[in-house]
Amino acid sequence: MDLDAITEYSALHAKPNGLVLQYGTAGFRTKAEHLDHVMFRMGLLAVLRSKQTKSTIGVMVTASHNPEEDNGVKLVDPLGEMLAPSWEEHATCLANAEEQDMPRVLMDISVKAAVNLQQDAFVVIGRDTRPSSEKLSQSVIDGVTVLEGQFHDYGLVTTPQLHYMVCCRNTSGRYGKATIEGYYEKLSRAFLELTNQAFCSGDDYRSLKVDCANGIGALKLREMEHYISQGLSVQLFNDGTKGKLNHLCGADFVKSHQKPPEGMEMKANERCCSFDGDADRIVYYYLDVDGHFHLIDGDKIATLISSFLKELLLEIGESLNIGVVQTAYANGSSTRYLEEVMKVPVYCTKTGVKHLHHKAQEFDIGVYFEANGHGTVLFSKAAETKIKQLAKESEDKKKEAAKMLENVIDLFNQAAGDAISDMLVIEAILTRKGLTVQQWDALYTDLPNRQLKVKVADRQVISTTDAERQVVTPLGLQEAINDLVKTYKLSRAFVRPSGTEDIVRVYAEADSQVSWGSSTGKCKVRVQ
Ligand code: NG1
Ligand code: ZN
Repeated sequence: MDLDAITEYSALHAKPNGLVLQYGTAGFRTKAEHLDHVMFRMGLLAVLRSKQTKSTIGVMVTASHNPEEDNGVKLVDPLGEMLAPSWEEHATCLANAEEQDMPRVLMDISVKAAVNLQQDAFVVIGRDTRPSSEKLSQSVIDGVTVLEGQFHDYGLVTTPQLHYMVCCRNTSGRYGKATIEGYYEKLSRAFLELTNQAFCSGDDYRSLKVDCANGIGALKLREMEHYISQGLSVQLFNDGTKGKLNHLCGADFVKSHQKPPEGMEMKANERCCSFDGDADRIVYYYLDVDGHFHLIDGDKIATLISSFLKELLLEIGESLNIGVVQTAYANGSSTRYLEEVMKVPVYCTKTGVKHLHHKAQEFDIGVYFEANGHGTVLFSKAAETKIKQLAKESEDKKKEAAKMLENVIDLFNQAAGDAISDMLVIEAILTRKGLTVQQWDALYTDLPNRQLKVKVADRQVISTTDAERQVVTPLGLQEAINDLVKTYKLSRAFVRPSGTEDIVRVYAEADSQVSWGSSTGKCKVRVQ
């Protein structure tokens, strides 16, 4: 390690005085103008992680659904998964080190993590469409090169595309080709095979309106359009040519405001969906004939997918286990439907896909989705081998089901939740089952719910347990929540500090939006 060069280059990416940042649920996120030093330092860290794992490591520059002025960065580990927790700590240490301490902190990390500094390093970099992203990704590259790491810059890609590239590169191409064309070819082949023999009763199944949040999803769907056009025609809105990234549009806006995005022309009963700013989340929705808005969120996506998978598993007659992983934000109706009607085991983890992903790895088939539309399905190696064998060796219906499962395995981006891949899975399932968006929506009725953000002086005073469903500190808060909740039917509420914003999130749901004031018994409030 050339410590002099590090000191010299680090000074060109100097840390603003007094700025302290933490590697949170999705890496570092804040206003773009505060992130130059973090980018440079994450370039350095990616080299160390690459040396330690003897694998390609990814660095993605994005702030997902956050405003255009923000930016962020996260590292992607060898199999396309989120950075290991012990390295999140190293990332926080390095990002907050004072200029003069940089060489020492880097050496400390290398010693603690037993990094062989002689080992080669390779880093792949991607970025979203934010105006600040190009320059910031250049700072990542500066960090990589000063530690003499090799790199490949994929430029503009969705977050899940970068995860896919990392996974491909570390599995000798077994997962797919580590190029953008390789990604389109793999997904489109599986999609077209899945939809090929499906019965379609008209154009309705073949066309879909997509709100791209004025982000990278628009660019990438445009590139992909002709690969999938035999099976699906997509009409893009908020494609970045006019509006601002994530402004009044995108999956996060639609989910949290429970209304359509601006800039989208919706007719009654038309199937529509929204991506978020880096295209790793998706939600569906439609307007009914009375103009009422219906949201189909990550919970209903997980339900549709698990019921399809369960049917296929029945056909192949193998006892492969399937589990669904949710967070506390999952609507109570979805959990009840999955457990009681579909008889699928459901597990709850802390917020943040890394927790869900980890839990989902315990099953032959692990379906995980956050209510906000971030999720995917993981297949164990054993399940994949079994399915491939059945697709070759069995006959008739069993063979057909196994082949379908084979294509489903290819169509899911198992490295990360992926709006494009999830969209194609959903479209294939709806087509195959001949389901309209209304029939899908009618699987169960969501409990009315609200999610609010509350600004407090120090959100860290709130600590939680039981997958964030119970408050531990401050004392008395949980009792106060319990007192309120027990006066309503099918009710649930919890609070937790956000891992990505300086706020506390409050969630509540109950059987009805009409609430009776518990203290007087008289006041009737409609929650807006
Ligand atoms: P925080 O800010 O920790 O609630 C949010 C989302 C997560 C996840 C991360 C990363 C909710 C309630 N929280 O986390 O699900 O997507 O951002 O983007 O939607
Ligand atoms: Zn995102």
